[in-house]
Amino acid sequence: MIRNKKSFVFLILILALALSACENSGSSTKVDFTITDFAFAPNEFTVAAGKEITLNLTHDGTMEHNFIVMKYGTDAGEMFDETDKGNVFWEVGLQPGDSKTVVFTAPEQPGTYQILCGMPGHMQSGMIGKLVVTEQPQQK
Ligand SMILES: [Cu+2]
Repeated sequence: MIRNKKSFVFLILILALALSACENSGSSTKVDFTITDFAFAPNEFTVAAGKEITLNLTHDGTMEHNFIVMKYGTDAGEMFDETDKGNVFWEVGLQPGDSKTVVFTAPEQPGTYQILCGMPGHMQSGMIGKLVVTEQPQQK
């Protein structure tokens, strides 16, 4: 009796896992990015809140760069420095020739987020942009 109950619960768990796995693999938003000295292309992109984002990053420059998303309501001001590091929501670094695909989860709070490269002087040279987070579409 107890054994049956256990295997039933186990079965339900497996089913739930299988279902959520399907959902995730089908709903990741893909964004292609090219990073050069000194620009992000595109420098503005829109995703839905809380969505899994697959970033295909192509490094097409000669210098080390990084891709930083600032926390909601913050920006780096005139330049990105030590005091801004606590306001980083997400970041990934890229060496020249180091193109990669990375996954991150979009912020839950809809709004506009600053993106930038945190290497000294790069933001001022044009490596700055916007991530626009929209509300999740209503579930039917
Ligand atoms: Cu840079």
